[in-house]
Amino acid sequence: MPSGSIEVESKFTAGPGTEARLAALGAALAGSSSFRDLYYDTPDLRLTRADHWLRLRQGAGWELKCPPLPRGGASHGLGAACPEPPAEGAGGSSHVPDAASQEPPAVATTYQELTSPRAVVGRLCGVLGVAPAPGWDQVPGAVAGLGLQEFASFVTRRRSYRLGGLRVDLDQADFGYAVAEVEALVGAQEEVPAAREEVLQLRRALGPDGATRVPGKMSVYLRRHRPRHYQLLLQAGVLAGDPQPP
Ligand code: V4E
Repeated sequence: MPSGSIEVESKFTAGPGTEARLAALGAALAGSSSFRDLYYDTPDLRLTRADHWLRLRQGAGWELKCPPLPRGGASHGLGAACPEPPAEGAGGSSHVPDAASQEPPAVATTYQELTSPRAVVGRLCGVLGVAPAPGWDQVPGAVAGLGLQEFASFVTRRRSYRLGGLRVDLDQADFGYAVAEVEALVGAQEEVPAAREEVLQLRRALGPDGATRVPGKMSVYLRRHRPRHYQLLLQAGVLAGDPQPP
């Protein structure tokens, strides 16, 4: 898949009975891990304002989570057009309910995850409207050349389960926030609606908050540690005013 996988995911709040429920549904524990994520942006936050999330994940390397390009859009052409800012409540997210669905908006999100250096750098250049320079064939060169700076750093302890084609991650972040998610990976935009239904079905079976949007780790991290950044993303419509944990 040249342009990376498309992730359809839905976050929920796990409780003391979640793992037993997973086991009862036939899910298998796929592993436990612990990793640090470092997130990067320009000093004026142009990447996250455009809903682009560049991170260096310990054990995995550089990853860019961003809204899938519209059909026919360049997947990683250098100098690709800057996407429009996302709709209210997060752009890559399925925050605008599709006509056929009775699901409440904002419960499942859809993002592309790019990992190949060429795709990551191409998309960064497209969003920032700059041409790539020599030495930017690897992500660290582009990060330095584009003047990107770290804005978030935290460790996640994760337990992952597999059930059919779905993954369930139970995350505990080191800043004191726990969140779980059901995730499907698909290879093409056409597969998103069916994956979304599967994800939401399992989420309803697991979460006590089946129709509630649960904030991700970053939303809580920014609100607590980078309040001005958080406010800016609320104003930009990239993060919704999620119900926040205390
Ligand atoms: C896409 C995104 C961000 C990047 C972090 O994504 P997230 O899925 O929260 O982190 P994680 O560690 O679970 O990644 P994984 O291991 O699954 O790849 S930060 C904010 N967003 C946008 C966003 C949004 N607007 N709303 C929700 C509910 N989630 C993410």
